[in-house]
Amino acid sequence: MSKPKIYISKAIPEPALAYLEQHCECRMWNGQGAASRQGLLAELHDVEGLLTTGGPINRELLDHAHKLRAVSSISVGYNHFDLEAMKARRVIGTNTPHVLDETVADLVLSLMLSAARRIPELDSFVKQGRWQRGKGLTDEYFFGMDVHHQTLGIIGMGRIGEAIAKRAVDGFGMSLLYHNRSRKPETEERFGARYCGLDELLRESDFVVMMTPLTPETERMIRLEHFEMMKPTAFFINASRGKTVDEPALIQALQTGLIRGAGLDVFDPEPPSLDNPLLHMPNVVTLPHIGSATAKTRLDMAMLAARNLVAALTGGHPPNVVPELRELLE
Ligand code: 8YV
Repeated sequence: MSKPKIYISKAIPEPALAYLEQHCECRMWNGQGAASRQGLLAELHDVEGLLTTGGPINRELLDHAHKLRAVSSISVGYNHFDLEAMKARRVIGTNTPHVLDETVADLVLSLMLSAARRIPELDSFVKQGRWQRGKGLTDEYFFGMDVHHQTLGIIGMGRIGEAIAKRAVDGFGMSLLYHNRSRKPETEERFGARYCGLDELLRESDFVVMMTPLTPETERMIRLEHFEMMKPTAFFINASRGKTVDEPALIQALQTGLIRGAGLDVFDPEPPSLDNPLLHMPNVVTLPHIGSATAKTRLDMAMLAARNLVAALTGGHPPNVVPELRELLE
């Protein structure tokens, strides 16, 4: 039997490529970064599978890919899938849950600590030679905010949210509030977490962590009126998707002191333009969407995505078909 043809739209770790080459006839993007949209569309006319990390899987793309049967994304988020269009064309979509939970949770704690203790700002301070013998103990210039024993509010209590909760409660003695589509009795029991409405979470939390997937319901879920509810001493952390927040409102909230600071791994759009005020505020820690970026986790994600794609194309049972498209397997 001939192997299914696939296109790989971004460089992937060698073991994942080797696995794919065993089972598929692979063509791949061989430049830096990702293939351009036009370049990608031109490659799709004869492929049955696509391995990707982002970029819309929409009607335009499907129109260029009449043989396409499966799209495997190397990401847990799949907001780039046009689920209706994929359903209509019977194209299976898979993602890579679980394998990145702990790594993303590590990053969220880093953002909380970095923003609260002003790590990047004071790192530059030392490196610029501005540290001089001074008042020491009482020098308020160096003061930050405590993270331990503060109240953490998590918006979106999925697997990553739980990995954050574990660190915050067990390691830092934090109190936990959460807001989610559904209640999680086990999480409440395990972490002493309290389920509450969005407004209450925003009013009471010292750290608000955005961890919800981007869906039509969560797009720009946090707006100016929400920042107005937060404590002026609170920090806003986003490691999900930039579009879950009205970014101009976040900028205004920071500029007018509605909140004390932010830690951001995601932006809208990405990368942010250099004149985005968020890039120029000392109380905002910015990162280039690196939530899952460790060698081990990126390898695990790529391997899982490869297995998903091979299973989908060879009559197996792909472990991670996204819930909205599972009916296509029936
Ligand atoms: C990136 C992520 O997608 O998994 C997700 O949803 O946001 C990240 O892990 C990853 O950088 C793309 O490979």
